[in-house]
Amino acid sequence: MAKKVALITGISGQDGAYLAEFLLNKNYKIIGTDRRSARGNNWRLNRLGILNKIHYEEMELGELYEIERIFKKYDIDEVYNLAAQSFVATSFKSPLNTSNVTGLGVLRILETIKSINRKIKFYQASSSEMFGKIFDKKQSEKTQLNPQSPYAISKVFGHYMTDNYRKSYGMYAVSGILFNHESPLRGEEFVTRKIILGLVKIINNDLKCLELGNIYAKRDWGYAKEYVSAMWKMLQKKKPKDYVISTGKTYSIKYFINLATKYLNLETKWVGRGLNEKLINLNNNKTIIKINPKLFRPAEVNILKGNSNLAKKELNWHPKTNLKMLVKIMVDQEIKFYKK
Ligand code: NDP
Ligand code: GDR
Repeated sequence: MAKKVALITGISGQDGAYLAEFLLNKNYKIIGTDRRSARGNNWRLNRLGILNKIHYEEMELGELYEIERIFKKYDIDEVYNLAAQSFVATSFKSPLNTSNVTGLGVLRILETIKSINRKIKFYQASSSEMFGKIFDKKQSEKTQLNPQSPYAISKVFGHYMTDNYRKSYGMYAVSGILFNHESPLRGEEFVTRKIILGLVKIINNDLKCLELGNIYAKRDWGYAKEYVSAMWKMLQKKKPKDYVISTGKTYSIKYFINLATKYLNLETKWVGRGLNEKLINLNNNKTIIKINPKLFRPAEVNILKGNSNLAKKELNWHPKTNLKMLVKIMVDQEIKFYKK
């Protein structure tokens, strides 16, 4: 039997790497796209040992002709659209670029599928950030969206466009509404990896003090490696449908820090309040974490907590890694690969 062909946009990102690994194990041929001709950002695929198994193509989501070129070149069965300007903080500084890539980029792909081959299945990486200032205690597929950043608004655009192309043109187009998922392959700008890398640097005397923003924000954090399987499952159903993927638990950034310091055997103590709150290393009385108001976002999402009962029931998808286990996985790998 001929191999199924999957196109993964954003192959150089965290999810792109794990999804490629997952689909290679299912014997897919992988076309992986990113926006660079020089392959500078391939450390994740390298670490997973799959770099040479990917058919690499350049595809800038801002350019329709680049997208069309790829869809004409390959006989694609499934598209996983993971590429995005994905950092919420950057979206406040670059709202136009974020809207063009994270929002309009989705439409460019949908239009291409519509005109080239409507049988191609399409997965859109929607986000819990779309819930923003939440209307339900636990957010499900039915919860009203209320985005708080240019990033989240762009994701809402992509989400509704995907829904619209499914309804209007009978395309198999779905959105996975994924809550935060982390791993050793997470980008260094996102808070979990920033904390763990920062603490490892401090232990190695390569950093004195880590600066953070709002440590009281709460997130529903899962393990990225488990989340990519849900993407694939969503494209294997008879009927296309959107699903929320989450753990159903929520914790503050401060709680995450406490788990990480504990696992690293750092004896610490929180002192002060508000902008003066600090984490002290009790072994030398030095401040190792402090608050930098510049890292607060113009509009914050204070708390997210998902309800993925539908995915449990219909996709048989269940999260297995709790936050403590996730911290252990991330810290162990950070130490193993530090400075390598
Ligand atoms: P990453 O930021 O790790 O990866 C994003 C990818 O998009 C990178 O490969 C990046 O390439 C690529 N990209 C950025 N701009 C463009 C562009 N203009 N044209 C083409 N490619 C571009 O994200 P994740 O892997 O964490 O997330 C994958 C997707 O899932 C994203 O869409 C994200 O918004 C969404 N999401 C993520 C969640 C999470 O918790 N991780 C939760 C919910 C949704 P380059 O290497 O060149 O920068
Ligand atoms: P998020 O993830 O915005 O939820 O988006 P991020 O890790 O950036 O922030 C989580 C929370 O931590 C607070 N925070 C800080 N964040 C960062 N990055 N750096 C800091 O120093 C810091 N201090 C406090 C933030 O204010 C926020 O409340 C991620 C991305 O992967 C999106 O692409 C995805 O859609 C969502 O998760 C679900």
